[in-house]
Amino acid sequence: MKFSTIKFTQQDGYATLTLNRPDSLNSFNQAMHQEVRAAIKRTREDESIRCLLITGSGRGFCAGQDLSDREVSDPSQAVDLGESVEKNYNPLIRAIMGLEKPVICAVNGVAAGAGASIALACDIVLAAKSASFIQAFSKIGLVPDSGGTFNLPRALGLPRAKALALLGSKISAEQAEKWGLIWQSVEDDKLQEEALLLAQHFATQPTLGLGKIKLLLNESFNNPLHHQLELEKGAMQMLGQTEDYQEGVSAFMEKRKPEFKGK
Ligand code: T3D
Repeated sequence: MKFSTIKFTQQDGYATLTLNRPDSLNSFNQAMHQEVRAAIKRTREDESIRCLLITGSGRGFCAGQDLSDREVSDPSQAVDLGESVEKNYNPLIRAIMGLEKPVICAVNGVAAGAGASIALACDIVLAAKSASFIQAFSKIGLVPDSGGTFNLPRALGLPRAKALALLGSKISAEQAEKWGLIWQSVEDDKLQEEALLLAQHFATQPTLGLGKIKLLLNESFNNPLHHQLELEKGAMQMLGQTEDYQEGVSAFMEKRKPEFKGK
């Protein structure tokens, strides 16, 4: 598939997906939804890709839904937003959170609406110090979608999640880091470098194990302890039979650096 709204590259064991509609702060139109879905599918299916890095081009990360695609002057032409969420945003969040490979998000500028939710669905979020996060939904009469009502309170607790979602206030990358919403805020000119270092690191790690770590942690808030213990047992049973586990233990015993294959 040839991409026109994103850039997708793969090298050295990781893939980079760059949202690329900078004139509208990389907001999502229908073509971008299809292309992002296709890129994540490729990431999932290609064993040589062991980590996905998502970022944006230009001064923004992503401003959520492209509002110029929404007909509001004639209600008879209005898009069914429930259908849009079901067909586009929900599958996207499931694809990111369910991908059994680490997903890094390098938030290069403002992340608003579904753009903020998409960033927060990733596993490790780095943001440039000049970047910001806005729960823009309340300003146009909507609710945080794309997992916003799920991930926000889990990261921040209810009081901060409610205030941000109800007020639609902007928070800086540094504030987001202080509150535990993201992993780190970094100097603007270091963002891509730091994100690449992480991607290169994950590209050499035991991918199957990392994939299970993220799934188990993502699920942990929904399950009672006994269920989570069962999931851990199942993952350990599976991972104990992998080449990477054998390699990790052998390398430890032989006092050498492990060479993981992601198998
Ligand atoms: O509809 C469904 O399918 C349901 C699902 C919805 C999910 C959602 O994401 S709902 C939330 C949609 N997003 C927003 O409400 C955010 C709208 N954007 C903004 O509030 C502001 O642009 C920002 C706070 C993000 C950034 O502000 P600022 O001052 O830095 O930039 P700007 O001047 O507002 O935007 C720059 C350009 O990008 C501008 O175009 P222009 O005037 O230069 O030609 C602006 O119109 C365009 N732009 C920004 N966001 C969007 C957009 N164009 C279309 N859709 C956008 N979301």
